[in-house]
Amino acid sequence: GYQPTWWKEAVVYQIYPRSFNDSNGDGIGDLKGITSKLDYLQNLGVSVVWLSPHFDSPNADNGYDIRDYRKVMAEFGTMADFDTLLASIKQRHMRLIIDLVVNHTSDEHHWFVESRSSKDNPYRDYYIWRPGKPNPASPTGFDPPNNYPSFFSGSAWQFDPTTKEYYLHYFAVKQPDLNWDNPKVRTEVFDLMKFWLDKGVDGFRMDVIPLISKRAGLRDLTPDELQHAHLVYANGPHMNEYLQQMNREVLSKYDVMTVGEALGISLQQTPMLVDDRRHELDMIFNFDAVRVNRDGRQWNDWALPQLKAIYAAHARELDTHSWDTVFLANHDNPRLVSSFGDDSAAFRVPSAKLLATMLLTLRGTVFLYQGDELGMTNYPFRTMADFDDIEAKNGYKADVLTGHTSEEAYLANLRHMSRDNARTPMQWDATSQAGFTTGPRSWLAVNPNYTQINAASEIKDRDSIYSYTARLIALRSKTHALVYGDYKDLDPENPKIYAYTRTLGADRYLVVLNFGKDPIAYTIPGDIKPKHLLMTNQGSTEINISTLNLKPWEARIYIY
Ligand code: ISL
Ligand code: CA
Repeated sequence: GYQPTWWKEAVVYQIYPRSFNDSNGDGIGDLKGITSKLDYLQNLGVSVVWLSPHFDSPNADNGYDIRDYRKVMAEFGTMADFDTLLASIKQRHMRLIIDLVVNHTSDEHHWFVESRSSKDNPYRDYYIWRPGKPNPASPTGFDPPNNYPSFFSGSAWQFDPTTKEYYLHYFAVKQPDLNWDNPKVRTEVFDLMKFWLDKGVDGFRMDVIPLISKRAGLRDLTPDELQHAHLVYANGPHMNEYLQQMNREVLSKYDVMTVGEALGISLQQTPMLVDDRRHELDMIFNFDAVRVNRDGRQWNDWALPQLKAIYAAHARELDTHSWDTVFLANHDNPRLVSSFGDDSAAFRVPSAKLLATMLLTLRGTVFLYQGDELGMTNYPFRTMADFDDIEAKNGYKADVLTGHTSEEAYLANLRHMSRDNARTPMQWDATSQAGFTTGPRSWLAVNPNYTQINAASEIKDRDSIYSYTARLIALRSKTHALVYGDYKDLDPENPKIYAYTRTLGADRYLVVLNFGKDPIAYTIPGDIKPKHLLMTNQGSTEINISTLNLKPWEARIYIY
């Protein structure tokens, strides 16, 4: 049996507010801009919007560095604009979840301003301060307390001259990590969560939530651990205890959904966060699938059987008590069609539709990233000046300016991997700046392909990626077998075809995906006879036969 639940059936649409829609011509997306596009989202059929951070921030990391959790970023508008957005979403019977970024704050948050001011300040213990190791040869007189690396290059420790101690920052220097072992910090976080829940938001996406509990003693990492520090940073000794306290004191009192960004958590460890008998989170994002095409920061070729093996592992490791998520893109990853499909002129449209078919027929709550419903692509970056992202810029200093990597090699990799690929403005129409802003420029350049790829032309075209995605969302939303049904991979080793079934009682669905540009005559394994063709991205009509003549990047959904 299964327990129907709204958030299990949800199709979530992620909005990166800076890049979605600008209402006042300053080149920066804003809340009013989002509100004016809610019909677009409703017509697409998504049921939940996830808004990336909209809080007051100096934007060292585009809002993932929060200065005031109870204030709206001035560039995005006012609290009244937020209230209007929320009310307008609810009016359309959709829901809104917001980003909870509480592993760290901005260094401009008043807690940190206080904390760094003296060793006996009442906020000192809100963050993680340690004395350095004395080293007369170093300019400050010290070395960092240990060898922890930051995700954004260099040491995870920053020396602060006022008190001559170091603070911990897993991400940018301007993102000091909170000390969750301090019960006052947990109370502050729970209070700010209640502030937004009492306004009516429907839950949270929780940024790097497995990193909140730090290892006792903060010993040095071994050379091996240094290769994947996130595995040591995640899943600390009190992580589950703190999440259970959060659930007990806050989440359990509201009808909300939670999804943890589970950096450093393996599939095997996933039930430790999401098993519904534990009362922690509803679901997490696991990165195995979205990062099948990279090795650390390096872009790598990938093969279909690898991806299938990951989805098989999801099915194996998560039982009926552990709900899953499905996604292959977000604001930290390159564009869906450029990474997993083929963004060439010939195959962009069918491959984007195939990927949408897969995402919307796998098991778990589906998360779509803005613009992927249009088949937006990676950006043709030319020089370092084209990038905004702190990760790309810090990496340049650490890798290229030190001579470890050539500028050409670094740029070539960034073209595939840069987070800015996904952060270029939404392409609304074929007017200047893609209709994103009425101003002369946008904060990050618009992809020059906006004259071909934009919402205005796709909305009116029944064959567009947008229209096809809307039909898929409608199908999934009314089909419990596609949400809750069992998943079975029919042909795990096949390097070109991904064929699987989703079954719930008597309801039986077959999905066949031709992952590539070769036409293939494919014989369905077993004695599955496709009876009724529900969706196809290539206009085929074949039924009642066991060998399918698949065109390049063809996707089909059958009832059998
Ligand atoms: O994006 C990454 C590498 O390209 C990841 O390591 C990423 O930093 C990690 O998944 C955590 O991401 C989240 O927290 C970061 C923020 O920069 C990301 O945008 C956010 O999604 C720090 O808040
Ligand atoms: Ca604006």
